[in-house]
Amino acid sequence: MSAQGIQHALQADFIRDVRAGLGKSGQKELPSSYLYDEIGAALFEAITLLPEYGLTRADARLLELHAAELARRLPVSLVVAELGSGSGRKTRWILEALAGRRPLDYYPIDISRPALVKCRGELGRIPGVTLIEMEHSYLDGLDAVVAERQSGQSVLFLFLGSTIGNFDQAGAVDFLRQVRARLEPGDALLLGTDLVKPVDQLLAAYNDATGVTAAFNLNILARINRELGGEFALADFEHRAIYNHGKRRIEMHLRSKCRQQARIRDAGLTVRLEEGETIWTESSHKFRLEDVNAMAQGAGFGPTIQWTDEEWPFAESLLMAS
Ligand code: AVI
Repeated sequence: MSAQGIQHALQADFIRDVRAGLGKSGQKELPSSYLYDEIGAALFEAITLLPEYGLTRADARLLELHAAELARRLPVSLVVAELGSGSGRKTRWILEALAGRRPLDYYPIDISRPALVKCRGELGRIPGVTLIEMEHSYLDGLDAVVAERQSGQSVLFLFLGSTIGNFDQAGAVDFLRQVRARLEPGDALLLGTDLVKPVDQLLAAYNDATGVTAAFNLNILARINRELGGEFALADFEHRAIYNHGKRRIEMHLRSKCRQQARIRDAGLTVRLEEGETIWTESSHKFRLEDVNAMAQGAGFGPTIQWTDEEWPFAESLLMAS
């Protein structure tokens, strides 16, 4: 498909999802993937620097600390593919350790061209690493990577940063199952998961004092205004992040401060909201180690090796395809 064709299809998906999520009665919602246009991605980068948000630093710490062991546990003839193009630093530890054994190809997979360009800027000059961008959805990208593997080569997939926590529970296992279906014995998936921790710590991380997470959340409405001719008055909404104890997840919402309605021209939709009604924009699940193991088993992976961070409970799990 041409670049223009891809843009057109993405716009059609956005309209469909906005209609489905905001046009329904009951809890209104938007898929969290729409938080990440170029502005949203930049705001997320800022979140990762916040003192309250220790997740990304824990992920990076673990990868720096255990990259050499990871390399020892994996076949030498290897290609690496990353779901989401990663924010440079943490992936660098892995690539340097692996390429220290034998040169390798690294495929960042992302639907966003700007994210891939940024990734090339950050990881494009590591000795022994050839970076090949994959402008695809995750599963299409995985298909393309395994189609190019040479005989005798193993594949390491990276799914870092606890992005798996943004899936619903059934969706996470289903997604891992689909990844597993593309792997052969000797291949592996390195999965980052944020672990359960004191609720105060979590609430602070998603309600930061600087208001960056609030801006990140509100940007989803600003994006609808920019891209679909929406008329949301952002000042009439406020960011809410709550912890759902039963589901062990942070939920991000946009709460309407008043009774209001907003037209979205390109979706042919008028959204009506009562005062206090919310639009649910993201879930961020927090895991116990046994949850990660159960997900891995449910998806058909073999033995799992885990490393955890004590300062900010987080786990890196190497799921082997056996
Ligand atoms: C990308 N993802 C793992 C982040 C998270 O913590 O769930 C997104 C995020 N949302 C608010 N702050 C960060």
